[in-house]
Amino acid sequence: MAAAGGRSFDLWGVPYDGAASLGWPGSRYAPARVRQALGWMVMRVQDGRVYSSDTQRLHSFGEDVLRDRGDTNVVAHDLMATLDACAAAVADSVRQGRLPLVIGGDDSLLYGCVKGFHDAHGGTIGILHFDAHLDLLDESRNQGRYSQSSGMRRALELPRVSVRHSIQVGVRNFNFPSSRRFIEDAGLAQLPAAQFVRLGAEAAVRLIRAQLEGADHVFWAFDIDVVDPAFAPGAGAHEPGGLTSRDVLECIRLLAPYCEGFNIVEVNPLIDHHDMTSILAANLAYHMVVFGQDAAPRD
Ligand SMILES: [Mn+2]
Repeated sequence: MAAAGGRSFDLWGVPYDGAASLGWPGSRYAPARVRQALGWMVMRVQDGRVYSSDTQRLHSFGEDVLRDRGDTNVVAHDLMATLDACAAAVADSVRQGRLPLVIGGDDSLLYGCVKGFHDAHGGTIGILHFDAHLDLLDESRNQGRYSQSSGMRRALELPRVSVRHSIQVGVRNFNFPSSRRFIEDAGLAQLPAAQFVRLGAEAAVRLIRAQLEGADHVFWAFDIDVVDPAFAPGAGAHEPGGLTSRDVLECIRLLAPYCEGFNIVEVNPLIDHHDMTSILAANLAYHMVVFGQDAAPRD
């Protein structure tokens, strides 16, 4: 990773929602809105530092710590070309020793992001998957093989992605029995939303860290619908009973040092309420940069 002075991030937008075959399309508008909301946080940097009211400490925020690489080369009519472009962007950042921070776009991008991360890194890859849904659909007539419901399934097929070092967090309500069968056969760890709430964020983070331990590299795939619709109404689909915005901000603060890539998908400005979901997404991204600058110590 990056030398002394910590790790640096590349922000990429992927304004694509062509694979939003279920739920509400509109996440193509998220990169612009999230960037706009990020401006409110970046402007608080003074002399290369920002003050965190949560930690009550100053945190460095150097000039190069967050570089906006613009939008990836989305091909509006072609999902596979869009996934390839997303993968290429992520791989380019990794090869430059920087951490990709991708703002989607719909959740089909999970596969594109992990593919690029996998191809540019050696060793085993763990996936930390925050989502209300499982995204383990193999294939269907309506959605095909690559869709917003299949990202995790396809990503786990990549040769060095390790199911043993992956976990799905915040899953809830109802899904396909075939997905349950896959979870059991593959041995994919689950931390359902109800269990997360019972544990509280700090204990949940300990459990998540134990699961990721031993992976050479961890990619964090974050579907905004892991957050309850009351806190994040601008999402591609609503699943009641989710995590709070406080919960996920705490998770980012505590887990950012363990991850080397991050995406936020399914933020949907078309059904948002006064940008509150875009503002949450911008905060998540900003927390990732502030608290992810220093890698966790390796044993
Ligand atoms: Mn989802």
